Amino acid sequence: MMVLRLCIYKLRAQFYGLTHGAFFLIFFIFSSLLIGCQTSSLIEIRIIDFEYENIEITSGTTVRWINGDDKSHTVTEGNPPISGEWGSPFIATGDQFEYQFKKPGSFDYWCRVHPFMTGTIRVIDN
Ligand SMILES: [Cu+2]
Repeated sequence: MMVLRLCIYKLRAQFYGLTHGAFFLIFFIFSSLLIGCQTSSLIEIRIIDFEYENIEITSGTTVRWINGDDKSHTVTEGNPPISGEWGSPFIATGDQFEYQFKKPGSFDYWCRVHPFMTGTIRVIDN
């Protein structure tokens, strides 16, 4: 009776071990897929020497502007002096701003501190 009970416990332990193993395998597959998706949809732009870049991305991509300059800047949708729907506050040296482009189109942006700084993000369908 004692031996039988031990065997049942062992079987149970093996069963749970198996289900946990399967669960973790599925979890790792999905999480790695998710991480893969996220890294492919983030583009970084470094602001250096008063320059803004013109780039083309697919919809759903998040663009991150990192201020590598010694002056504060903004990333503001539109064309000077008109601001559009989205924009950053002042981005100090070393700080960053992120925006996800969900819809296709051409989006001009500029800096409210230095209106001659302009750029365009072209978003094509994913
Ligand atoms: Cu600026």
